[in-house]
Amino acid sequence: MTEQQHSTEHSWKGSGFETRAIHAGYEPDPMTGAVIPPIYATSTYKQDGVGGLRGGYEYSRSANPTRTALEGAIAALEEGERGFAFASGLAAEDTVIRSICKPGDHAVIPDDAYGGTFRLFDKVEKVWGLDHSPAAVSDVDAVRAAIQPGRTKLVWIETPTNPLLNIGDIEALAAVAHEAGAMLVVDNTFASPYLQQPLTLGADVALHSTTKYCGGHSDVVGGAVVVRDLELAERVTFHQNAMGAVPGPFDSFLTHRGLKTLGVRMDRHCDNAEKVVEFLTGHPRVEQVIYPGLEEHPGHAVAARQMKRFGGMVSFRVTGGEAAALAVCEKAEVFTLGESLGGVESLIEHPGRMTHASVAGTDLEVPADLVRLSVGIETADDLVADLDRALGG
Ligand code: P1T
Repeated sequence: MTEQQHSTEHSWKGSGFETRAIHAGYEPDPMTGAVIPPIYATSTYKQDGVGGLRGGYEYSRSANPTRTALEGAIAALEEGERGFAFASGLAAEDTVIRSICKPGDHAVIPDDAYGGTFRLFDKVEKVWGLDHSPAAVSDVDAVRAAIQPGRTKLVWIETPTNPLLNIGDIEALAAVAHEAGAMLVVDNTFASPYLQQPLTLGADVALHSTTKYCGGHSDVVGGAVVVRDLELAERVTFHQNAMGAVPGPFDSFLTHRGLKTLGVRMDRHCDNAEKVVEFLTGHPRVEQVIYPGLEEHPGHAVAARQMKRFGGMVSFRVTGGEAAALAVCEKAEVFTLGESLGGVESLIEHPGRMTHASVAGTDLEVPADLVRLSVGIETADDLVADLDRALGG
């Protein structure tokens, strides 16, 4: 199937974010007028004669109309040319890494990243033949120094990073990657496309665990990739089909439904995070509050330039070490103790023992007294009261 066959009639380019979130990727169904994309629970499609595909659909690993709608919507939100949906964030990562690199190549990866991303590079891609070096995404010179001229084909960053909320300068890092003939992939999961559009700043790929803010309701696992270059789009199209890590129609539907309210949810996540940060700052049991919106955050100026607001993720270090950090996680009640982030409900976790257990003993190890909050969209006063109680206030 071709790109044309799956494109929608109306171009929403130039429309506002919320308009694109609600309309891009799908036109009301010509037969029924259905305003919302149906869940096309079908694996195959009747052909009108051999090769006579209707709308380009042949087999649902290659394409499915419910997924096409989601892919169009996420591409429009990231201001890219083509979007691709996957069964998980890690499936998106694996597919994009192998679309860009081949065995013998080298990648620069963050020295602070989601533990599963590091594990993928370190335990899977490395065995396949892709070598990697970690570097601090907040230090452009360190990233440049980690590049191996001629071998490095991929610079991978998160910004803000998970869980330390470090900030990478996307524009500067894109220039550094391109000078070396490498591509820049930005894992945009923490910011979401509402707060930051890496492709408009020079990145080659914007990637999401859509499990998080894009889906937004903690009811579906998924991933997405958006690119602006059509040659790269062809490579990703090939690998998406060849590797087959695609979401089913119901997961695509849920993720697409989540995207429609991304803007309003993100504003409330940010409002609530700011209130939580204000409460935690100066609290006698809190050693350090980490939030890019704070002026003392070393990445504040870059974040202010490239992000609309500073997001819903807040990390803090607790006075009293690991035991105290674990106690706060276990005492919280409105903040649910659990992995993941970006849902409407607030979550609390201990990265060292939970999401980042896979980086223990490596360069990416996180402090034992660190607590990570995914600030949800509940009533802010209840969130603050819960943390007050959990901290023993
Ligand atoms: O879980 P999955 O949808 O496969 O996405 C992986 C992933 C990729 N990138 C970032 C920045 C992530 O945070 C994640 C998943 N993170 C968690 C589950 C977590 O609690 O941090």
